[in-house]
Amino acid sequence: MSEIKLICPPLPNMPWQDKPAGCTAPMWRHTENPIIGRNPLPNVARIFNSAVMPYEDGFVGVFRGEQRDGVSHIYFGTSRDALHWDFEPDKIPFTDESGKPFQPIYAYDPRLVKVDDTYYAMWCQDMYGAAIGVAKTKDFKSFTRIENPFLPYNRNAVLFPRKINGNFVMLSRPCDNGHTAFGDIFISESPDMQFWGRHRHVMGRTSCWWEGLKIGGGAAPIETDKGWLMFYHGVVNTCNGYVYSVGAAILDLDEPSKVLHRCASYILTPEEWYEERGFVPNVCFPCATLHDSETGRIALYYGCADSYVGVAYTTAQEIYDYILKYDHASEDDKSLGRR
Ligand code: BMA
Repeated sequence: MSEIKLICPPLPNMPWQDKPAGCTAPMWRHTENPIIGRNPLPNVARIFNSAVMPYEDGFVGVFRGEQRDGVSHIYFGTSRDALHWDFEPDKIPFTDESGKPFQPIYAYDPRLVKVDDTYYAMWCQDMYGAAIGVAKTKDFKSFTRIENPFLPYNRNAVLFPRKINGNFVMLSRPCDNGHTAFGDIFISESPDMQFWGRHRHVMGRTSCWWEGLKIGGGAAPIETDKGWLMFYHGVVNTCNGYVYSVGAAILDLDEPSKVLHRCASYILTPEEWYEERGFVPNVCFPCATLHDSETGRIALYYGCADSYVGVAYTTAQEIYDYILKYDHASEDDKSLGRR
């Protein structure tokens, strides 16, 4: 197998555990999972589906906090080691571009991505139905909400960590206003994070059972010399409800609507008690990675059973070899995705 290199800054202080002896899977769980337990804040029952990033000499994150009234909002957290987190007690107080308070009615499944010198958070919120909200910050002290990028209904927006051919690029998953029994990943471009176009289809559900119902973007794609490494979620409908697993694919560096490789097998699926048991059982929902160019180490942050946050590890080489071993990218996946 050919060698793969991550194109990103070094991150020697990221969390890491070596692959346990005898593990045959391409990804292995942090032994102290879940890293965030129930009732982490006075008014928050559960934190899950959340995104983290390196910042200064530690880490920051935007967290889906489901309040005790059942409404989700985005909370800000900091950590020295990316495993033990301190949260602000109140949801992030967003302002609009004129400085006035501008709070979504609800907000969930945040991702956090740095492009140039600005950090962008994106999430799902109400805009006359499920839609994508976006805010930007440079200091994590003030968060400015900017225009919603897409019409409803849409979820699972994930920005790429750099402009491609001069434009911002965002994945999303058009959907309905409920528990959406369908869904493919699409991609859109913008010169300014305000006006979006050049929409393309990236990839859809497949005949593989674990992603046969719908798929959606997960963590921000990681740049490698072989293409963008994308972790996403795939869903199967069973007689006892939806099961969410993690999948992986490699997208073309310059035309990321083209899928170069796509793994027919999931790389993480609910197996542990904190993934199988919770508010919504059987959910592994990836939202972020930390990764280190020097070692190729990757730590995936994922929501567990809509109740907890878990971490799982792999390396760029391990996951790339696994994707190639079970590659089943179709001609449709490999196409530009424009009809
Ligand atoms: C999806 C999203 C996720 C959630 C999942 C399982 O539709 O709403 O936030 O983790 O369902 O409940």
